[in-house]
Amino acid sequence: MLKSFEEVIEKAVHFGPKKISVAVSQAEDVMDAVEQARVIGLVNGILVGDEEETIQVCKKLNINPKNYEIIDEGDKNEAARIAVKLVREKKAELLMKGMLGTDRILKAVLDKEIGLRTQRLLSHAYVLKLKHYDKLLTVTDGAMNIAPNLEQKVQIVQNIINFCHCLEIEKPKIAILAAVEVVNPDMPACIDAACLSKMADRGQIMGGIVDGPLAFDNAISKEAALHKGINSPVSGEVDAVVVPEIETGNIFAKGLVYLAEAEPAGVLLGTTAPVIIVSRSDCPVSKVRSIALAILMSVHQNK
Ligand code: COD
Repeated sequence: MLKSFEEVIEKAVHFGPKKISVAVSQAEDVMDAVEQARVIGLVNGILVGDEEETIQVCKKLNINPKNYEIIDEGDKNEAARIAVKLVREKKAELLMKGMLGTDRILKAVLDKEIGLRTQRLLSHAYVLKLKHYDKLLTVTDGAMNIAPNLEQKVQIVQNIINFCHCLEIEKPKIAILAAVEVVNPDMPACIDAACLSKMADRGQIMGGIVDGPLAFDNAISKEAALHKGINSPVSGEVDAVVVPEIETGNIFAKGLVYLAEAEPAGVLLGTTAPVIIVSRSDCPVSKVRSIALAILMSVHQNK
């Protein structure tokens, strides 16, 4: 099991460099991250964006633009589409969101003609390293599916189990979060959590141990769970938490980053090739971590 981003990066370097396509490259944090990843042997890059501005950014950061292929496109939506298409046509192996909104890159990824859709639902994973938790904790879905129904949650859970396998977690422990740990019929998140848990017991979701509903305290702390008389196979050892809808996941993950100094990374799941999606305000190193995760996903996908 890979328990830290250092281990993830170390492993990913072993499989690099991979060709990355960057959608809207003209931003310092984006180029800083891509260059850091290039220097340690993770990637070679195709930069899609405003060429003049990208070169200016490179100069400011002492990056030699000649180390990259640049495709000049000033329009952000068009740049996103070109970057996605490069991956679709296998001219690049990974896609990275640059200086544009998440919804805009997602729309390009979802495009039926040029996108990276599979038969599966696409979902997002926020991977976090917390100071007081001895392994990586993933939060899903705090960035793509706005208000998933039960059927969509089944796929979100399966996607996150598959993702955890890329981190060499044989039987990932997944907590389905709600506000309480009993099935309160008035709380739809509890009903969905109970269904997901039972579906995993019956083999409708495979490859992990799934339990819920669990309030976050009982998910993250065995002691808290036992205190409430809950004997859950995932308590205190969760690899991933599944949240009821986008706001919970987004606020929760960003809360941990800003208030608990969690180190974040972000990737999309269920696509034909890995897609790196991190918040524009995340530091360059979080993008390097995400690139490393994407490389492990790519290796796992192509096994
Ligand atoms: N997986 C697979 N296919 C999907 C998914 C998905 N998660 N979502 C939509 N589709 C397909 C639909 O079946 C349809 O064929 C097509 O894509 C368009 O569907 P719409 O019209 O529902 O989708 P859009 O384009 O209006 O919206 C899709 C987004 C992902 C852009 C939208 O859900 C969204 O804005 N999500 C939140 C993104 C965001 O702002 N995140 C911020 C966090 S940092």
